[in-house]
Amino acid sequence: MKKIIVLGGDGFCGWPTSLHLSSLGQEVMIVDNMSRRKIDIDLETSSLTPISNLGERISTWHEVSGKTIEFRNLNLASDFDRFVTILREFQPDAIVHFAEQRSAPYSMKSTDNKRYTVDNNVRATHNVLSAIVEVGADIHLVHLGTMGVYGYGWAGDSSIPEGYLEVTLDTSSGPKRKEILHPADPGSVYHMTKTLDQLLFAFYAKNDRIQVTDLHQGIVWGTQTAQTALDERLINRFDYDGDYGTVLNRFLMQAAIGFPLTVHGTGGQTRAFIHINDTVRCIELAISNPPERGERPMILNQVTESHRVRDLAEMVSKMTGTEVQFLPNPRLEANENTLNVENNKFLDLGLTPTTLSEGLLTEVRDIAQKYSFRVDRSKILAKSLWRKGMISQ
Ligand code: USQ
Repeated sequence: MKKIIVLGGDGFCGWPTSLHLSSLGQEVMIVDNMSRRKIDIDLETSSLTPISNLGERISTWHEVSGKTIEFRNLNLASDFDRFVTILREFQPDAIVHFAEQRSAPYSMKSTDNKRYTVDNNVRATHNVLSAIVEVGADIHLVHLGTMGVYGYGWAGDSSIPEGYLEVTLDTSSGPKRKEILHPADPGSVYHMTKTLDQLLFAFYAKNDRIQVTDLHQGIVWGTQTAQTALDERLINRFDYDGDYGTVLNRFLMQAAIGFPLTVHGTGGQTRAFIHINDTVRCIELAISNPPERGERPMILNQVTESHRVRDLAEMVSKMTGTEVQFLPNPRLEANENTLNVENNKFLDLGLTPTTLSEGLLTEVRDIAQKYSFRVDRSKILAKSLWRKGMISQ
C-alpha cells in the first residue's frame, strides 16, 4: 500500500483518480483549494452533472466502500509552509499533481486570466518541487501535463515521440546524436504554463534527483468511472460551457439537447483523445513505475487515439441526427494539422485502451440527456477570443 497525495483531487480528473487509487487500497489524501468550483461561480455556470460538495463526496465514499480519504484545503501557489508541514506529517510515497488551471479558453479570456493562470500554475508546480526538496524525502511526483506542449501546427507524417526528440548535431569531430526535450510550441497561455512546468521538472530531476513522471495527456472524454457511478453523490463533473467543456463531451451534450454541433473553423484540428477510465488507470500505472532517482523526467504520452474535430462532429451527427454548424474559430490555430502520437510506453506497461465506440458515446450522451434540464444554452458557445478584434461566434 502506498500513501498518495492527489493535488487538485476535487477536479474532473482528480476526483475519479482519488477514488480509483483509494479503491485499490492506497491511502489517499486530497489537497485542493476549490478553485475550480469558484471559477464556475464567477463564470455563472456549473457542471452539467450535479456534483456534491467535497465533504459529501468523501463521506459517501466512506459509506459505500468503507475507505477513508483525507482532505486539506490549501492553495499550493501561496501556502508553501503549510504544504511542507502536510508532507512531513502524511509522508507520501507519491504526489499526483492535477492542481492547475486547465482551460485554454479561460486562460485567454483577459489579461487577468492570463496572469492568474501563469501565477497559479507555475508557482504551484515550483512550490511542489521545492517542498519535496525541503522535506528531503523520496517522493515520486506524477504530473498531469498535456499533449499541447508539442503544438498542433504540424502537417508532416513524422510521429510525436514521448517527450524527447533525437537530433543530430554537427560538431568539429563529426555528427553527434543527442536526445533533447521536444521543442515546445504552446497554443495558449494555459498550454504555455505546462511547457514551463517541463523545464522545472528537468531542472529539479537533474539538480535534486527528484523522481518525476510527466504525463502528456490528450483531451479527456467520458465522465463516469466504476467508482463515481456507484452513487449519485459521487458523480463526476461534466463541463459543457464554452470555456471548460472539451470538444467531444460538448458534442455529445449538444446532441443530447438538439443543439447544432459547434465546430470551430473548418474543424480541421486533429487532437489526441483518452477516455476518463484510461486516465485513472494510467495514473495507477505511472505511480507503480517511477523513474530511478537521478534519471531525467519520465515522459509518457497519455493518449489512446487521434481524431479530426470535424470527423468527430460528423460521427456524432450520424449517430444522433444532430446538425453540424461551422462557426468562426475563436482560437488562433492551424486550419488543418496531422498528429501521429507514440504511446507505446503505456501499452507496454499494460494499458488496454478504451477507444471510441458507439456504446460509450451513447452512455455519455445519455448522462447529458438525464441532466439536460440543468443546461444553460447561453453558456454553450465559446466566447473567449485568442486576440482582440477576432470575429466572435
Ligand atoms: N473545438 C471545436 N468546437 C468546440 C470546442 C472545441 O471545434 O465546441 C475545437 C477547438 O478549437 C480545438 C479542439 O476542438 O481545436 C480541442 O479543444 P478542447 O477545448 O476540446 O481542448 P483544449 O483546449 O486543447 O484543452 C483540453 C483540456 C486541457 C488539456 C488539453 C489536451 O482543457 O486541459 O491539456 O485538452 S490537448 O488538447 O491534447 O492539448
